[in-house]
Amino acid sequence: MNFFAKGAPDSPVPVAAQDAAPSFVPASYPLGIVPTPGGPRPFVPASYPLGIGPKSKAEPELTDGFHLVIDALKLNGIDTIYGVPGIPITDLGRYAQAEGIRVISFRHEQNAGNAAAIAGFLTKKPGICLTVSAPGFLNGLTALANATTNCFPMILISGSSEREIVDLQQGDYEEMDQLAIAKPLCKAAFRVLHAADIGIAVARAIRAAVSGRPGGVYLDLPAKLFAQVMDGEAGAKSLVKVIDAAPAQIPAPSAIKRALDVLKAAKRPLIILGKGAAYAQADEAVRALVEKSGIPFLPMSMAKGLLPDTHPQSAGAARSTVLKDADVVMLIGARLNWLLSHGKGKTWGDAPKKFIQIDIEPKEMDSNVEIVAPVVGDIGSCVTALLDAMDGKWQAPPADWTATINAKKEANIAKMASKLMKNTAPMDFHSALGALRTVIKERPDAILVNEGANTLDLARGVIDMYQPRKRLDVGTWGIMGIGMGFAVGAAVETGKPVLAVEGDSAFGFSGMEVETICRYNLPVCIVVFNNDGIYRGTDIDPTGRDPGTTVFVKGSRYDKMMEAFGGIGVNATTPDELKRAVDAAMDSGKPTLINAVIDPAAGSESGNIGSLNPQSVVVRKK
Ligand SMILES: Cc1ncc(C[n+]2csc(CCOP(=O)(O)OP(=O)(O)O)c2C)c(N)n1
Ligand SMILES: [Mg+2]
Repeated sequence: MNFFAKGAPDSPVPVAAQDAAPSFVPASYPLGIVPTPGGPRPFVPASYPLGIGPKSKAEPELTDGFHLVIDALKLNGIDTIYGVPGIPITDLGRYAQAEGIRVISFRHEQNAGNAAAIAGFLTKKPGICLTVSAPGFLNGLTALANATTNCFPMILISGSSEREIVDLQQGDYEEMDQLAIAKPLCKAAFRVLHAADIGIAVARAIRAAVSGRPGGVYLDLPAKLFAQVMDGEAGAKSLVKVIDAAPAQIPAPSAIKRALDVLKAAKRPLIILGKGAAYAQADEAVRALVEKSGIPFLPMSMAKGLLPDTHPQSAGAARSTVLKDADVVMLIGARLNWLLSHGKGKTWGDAPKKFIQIDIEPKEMDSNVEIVAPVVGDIGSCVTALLDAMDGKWQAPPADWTATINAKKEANIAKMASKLMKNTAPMDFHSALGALRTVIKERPDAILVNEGANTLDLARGVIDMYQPRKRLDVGTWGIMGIGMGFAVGAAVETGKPVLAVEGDSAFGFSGMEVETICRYNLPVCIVVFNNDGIYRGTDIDPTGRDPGTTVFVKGSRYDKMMEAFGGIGVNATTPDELKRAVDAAMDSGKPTLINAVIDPAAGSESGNIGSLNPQSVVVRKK
């Protein structure tokens, strides 16, 4: 079958109507584009359906928009696309697959987008998400915006409808001015109208996504672009291989000196590692800086494992103490946003604080509080420069500071230990997480995906991480729905086993992708913390008419969903059962979903962030 043939199964437009379509090629043809009146023409013999195979010397080599997009991505080392097929990008996916790119098809674009975003975080190459026009584009847009907020490099490539009709608002198939809508939600947005511009557009998109502070980029490709034909040689010449896509940004020596002067004078110093530090893949330099300085460190959620949580300098188990009492705080790739209470207020105590901040984005400085020593540059260059400028023998922080932290840590760890040991049914969060904590201890190279409220906040505290970039979660927005997209992206990009620890509500946002996980036979083990609802399973409708707003069907069996697609489903009611089932899944690598039965009364409202809920002062007591 020739996919260029008119009336392909995907197309709702009758062949005759396609033939009658107006010519779209402008009067002057830039760079070797040849007009193709009446739409796409097959340019390869019917016996070579995917445009590959020997070409006759006599025929001029031609290429088109489809193949230029693929060639431009391949030239820049892009080997995987995450997406959902449909008009006008179905054939793009097929051809990309035929040309050796791995194309992972999802059930919903948001999940494909999340997979692309996490691929970007894990590899420092932009993850690619491919969507259809309007509704598909919008479905992918949440992931693009979330990637931008979290500084993950990704490119959302979306097909779009005909410009002439969209701009005159004449009601085209899936009409939408996608470029305008994407622009405020990402780092950069581009549209390509000529096949000869595809090379430069892909290059711009890649550079925009990964350089400076990484983020999401939108690339709008109108349907007609794909079938535009141009001379093969001119097409090849139009491609651009991006050189040094994310150039090092070296900090000023004066900024390094200023930062070290502040750090040296500290009595109670603290280092906070953010996911920017994890992204940088400067693991050895970060570790060397922390260890040479002797300063206690606190990892943000996705920076856990950059140094092991069991490291003697980890202050993770004494978080509230160190935030309150530190006098100098050095932020490495961490922002002073809501997750750090904006660097002020009760969390940070009354003692005056000085902040040193290392970040690639100059605008980050002084965003919430004064930064006395801004160090602007990429994390690797900044951390290396700090290390180089530290004296041969750096004075360790005062012993009374580290002793206070250690005492607090030990007390908190001991308090938690007994909660983790219980082996009762139904489980509570701690007893179930105790089992999973052991799994990750025994398999430190597994990737942990985590979302939910209690399921998230408690897992973050309980499950120690040992290696960088192994904990992937809801990030800056606390967004539900990243679970299955992140799990698929992580499994595809790393080949490592993935353990997805999911609240039952959180799982529901992307749960249909269990079919995708089975289809691609990915080593993903999902544990659904089933407490019958959002936060708890105990809410009621005061009128008695409907279920409470936060509860789900009681006693649901999420494990059956996995069985429906040939994966393994397990219902686990005790920590021992849970541990055995996860171990079996990790050993076999088979797609598995474990329904972990959790006491519906165990959770608290909004997990650890209940205080962010506004309170009504006029609520009527009946
Ligand atoms: C996209 C999105 N929609 C809604 C929310 C609000 N929200 C926060 S946590 C949560 C679900 C919590 O329930 P569950 O995942 O079951 O976790 P549990 O606390 O029960 O363990 C919801 C809906 C959100 N964060 N993101
Ligand atoms: Mg729940």
